[in-house]
Amino acid sequence: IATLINKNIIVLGAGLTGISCMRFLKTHGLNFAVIDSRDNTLNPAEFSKDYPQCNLYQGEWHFDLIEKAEVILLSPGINIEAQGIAKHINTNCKVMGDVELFCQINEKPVVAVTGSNGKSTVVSLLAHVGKAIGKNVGLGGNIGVPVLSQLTNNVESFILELSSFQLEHISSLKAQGACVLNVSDDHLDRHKTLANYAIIKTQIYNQCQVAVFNRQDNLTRVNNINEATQLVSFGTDEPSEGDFGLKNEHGEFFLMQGTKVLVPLSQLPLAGLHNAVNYLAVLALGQSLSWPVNDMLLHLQSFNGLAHRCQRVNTNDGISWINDSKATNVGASVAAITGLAPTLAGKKLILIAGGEGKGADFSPLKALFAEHVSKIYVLGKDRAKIAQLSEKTEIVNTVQEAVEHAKKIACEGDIVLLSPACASIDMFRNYEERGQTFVNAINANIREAS
Ligand code: UMA
Ligand code: ADP
Repeated sequence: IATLINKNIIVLGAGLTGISCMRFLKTHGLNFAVIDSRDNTLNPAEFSKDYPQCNLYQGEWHFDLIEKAEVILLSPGINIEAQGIAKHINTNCKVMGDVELFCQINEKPVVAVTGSNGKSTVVSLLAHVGKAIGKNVGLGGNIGVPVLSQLTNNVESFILELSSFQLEHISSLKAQGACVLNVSDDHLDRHKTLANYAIIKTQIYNQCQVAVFNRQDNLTRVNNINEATQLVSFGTDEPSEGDFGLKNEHGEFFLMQGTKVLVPLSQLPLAGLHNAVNYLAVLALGQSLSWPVNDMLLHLQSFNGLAHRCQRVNTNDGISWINDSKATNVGASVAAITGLAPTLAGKKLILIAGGEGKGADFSPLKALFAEHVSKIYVLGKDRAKIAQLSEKTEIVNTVQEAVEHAKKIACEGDIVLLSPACASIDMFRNYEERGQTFVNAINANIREAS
């Protein structure tokens, strides 16, 4: 923390990240100012009670104060270019995120995971497996637990989920195992091009010991690797020695490491080939921490997945209602449709999609709509963009309306999938609220029908 002592420090953003920075600074006896452009993010009275020596500014960015800062601790959600902040930052000022600060201080081994999709599933499963084999692991980052709040925990290693926003301002990460799961359109409103977004994500490999990449997704590949770094890949094809992959024997898939059969996919609870890939990434990352693969295999079964990710809603109407509200980009919805298609066996797949598209290109959905989907109800800000992909689309105003329509045309055995391919913020507080709205609408409809 030498870089922070006797410096004019500004914490930019007063959300989860900002609060963890404030607590960290207080613990180290350092004073600071907090700026948040929204009104009432923090309660001023409580702030002055908790941080009597510090100042809180809300409602605008206060560029005059930003100009005087020597260190800015920046929250990931703040786009300093788009908000007009960047030009007010002094060239001598150090701008860093909470993760960079964490990396400068932390001495424990770190496994770091990024990717457009599957991050939370992979880090949660890895933490689950680690705990099950008796390791004391700390889980944090984009998954919702700021990394600085984990520092005090007496753990032996950290598992971090990192977003492209967090990786933008990192130079001190030296992961034991680092992984980019996949790269597809997301956050292009901020990162502009897919190439630029991929470059930011692959920074995760800088100075790592073991780089775990997806050999079927070139954008996850490791550039500028140093010689000490070991490369391990995963994919849905058969792996080379030391790598992870799948073998398909008469339609049954097996997880493989090199030529060694690990476990049949049918014995594992998370469905779809995208989850097979997640299992493989977990094994490769656990191995980077020297966790024995055979031990990890024993505990893949007991992880039942996270809510709002291709999660089945319990009903008794014979229809498979699936809540994939966490599909906040096109890649996730492509994975859901592709993963469910083989299970249709002549039944219908009805999709509910739409929301804030974040500048993404929806065209990868077009062929899937044509081939696998019977009907698509579209809603939200970018509904017109999705509607033009297929004649099977119908515009609705709410999730409730979509569920009512779907219920009318769905028969026993059909699947109704909420997989929006968009962020939720145009209509909901977050993806959880959107998913819960879907579940509530299903329950209300089934009650009415019975
Ligand atoms: N703020 C402004 N003006 C703005 C934008 C933000 O004043 O234009 C303020 C907000 O009022 C807020 C504060 O900045 O009080 C911080 O906002 P933030 O968006 O950085 O949010 P945090 O609460 O600090 O949460 C962040 C991550 N959020 C984002 O990256 C957008 C959380 O990831 C993460 O869990 C948390 O840090 C802990 O590390 C969420 C997310 O949506 C889940 N991530 C994106 C994703 O997964 O796609 C990247
Ligand atoms: P993230 O934390 O990266 O957003 P999640 O594990 O929360 O990832 O899953 C987000 C969405 O991506 C869900 O809709 C889920 O079904 C889908 N998904 C999960 N793993 C993958 C994968 N490996 N490839 C593509 N989509 C995936």
